Amino acid sequence: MKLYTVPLAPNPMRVTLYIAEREALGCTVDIERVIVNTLKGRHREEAHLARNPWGTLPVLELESGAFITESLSIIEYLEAIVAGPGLLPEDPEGMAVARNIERTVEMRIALDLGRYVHCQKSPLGLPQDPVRAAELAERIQPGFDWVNKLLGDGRPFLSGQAPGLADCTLAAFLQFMRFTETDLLGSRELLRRWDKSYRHREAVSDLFMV
Ligand SMILES: N[C@@H](CCC(=O)N[C@@H](CS)C(=O)NCC(=O)O)C(=O)O
Repeated sequence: MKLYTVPLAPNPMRVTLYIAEREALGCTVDIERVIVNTLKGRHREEAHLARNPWGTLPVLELESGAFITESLSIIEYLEAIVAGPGLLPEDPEGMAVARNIERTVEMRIALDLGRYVHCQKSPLGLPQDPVRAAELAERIQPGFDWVNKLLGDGRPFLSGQAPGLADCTLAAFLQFMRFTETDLLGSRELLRRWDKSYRHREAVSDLFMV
């Protein structure tokens, strides 16, 4: 398997975090990584468009020659095929709840946070748009409130007692937010504590800028 990726971009990062979490659990994730340099526009070149017509990263190339072009689908594929302990609970209810938390984080926070970063200070050099950035920042606030409340029962990770898919998604996008040198977390202490403790864990700390 080959993973086409780029360091620090949020969707590739959530897959990178997922792999690091599985490895920390003792699993062997046998993947060759190939960097596609988005700063040089390599993701818009024919070679990458042949893998993914949307030109985005990450992309997982399977031994069969198939390409998986959505980060969550890549994670779910690895969850299914890599032997050993996974990040999703095995019981149907636990699995549904964990997936629900991850989907909520993506739909209510990550999508707009990614757009916010590009309006505020795009690593890809997209034009700044302070008005839209302010609108997006506002739209994300209920999502952050929701996560802060979720952590109110003392759980160390977003879906419970162990790292899960939602932690990978949120941590990857909060790192992306830090490119802008702005902080949208406000006075949500539980969210701040989770953010700090998640990224300072040995399993993943080397993958973060700070
Ligand atoms: N829904 C896709 C989104 C992928 C995506 O937007 N990737 C970004 C990097 S985080 C990208 O490749 N952006 C370059 C572009 O759109 O030109 C996923 O979850 O993998």
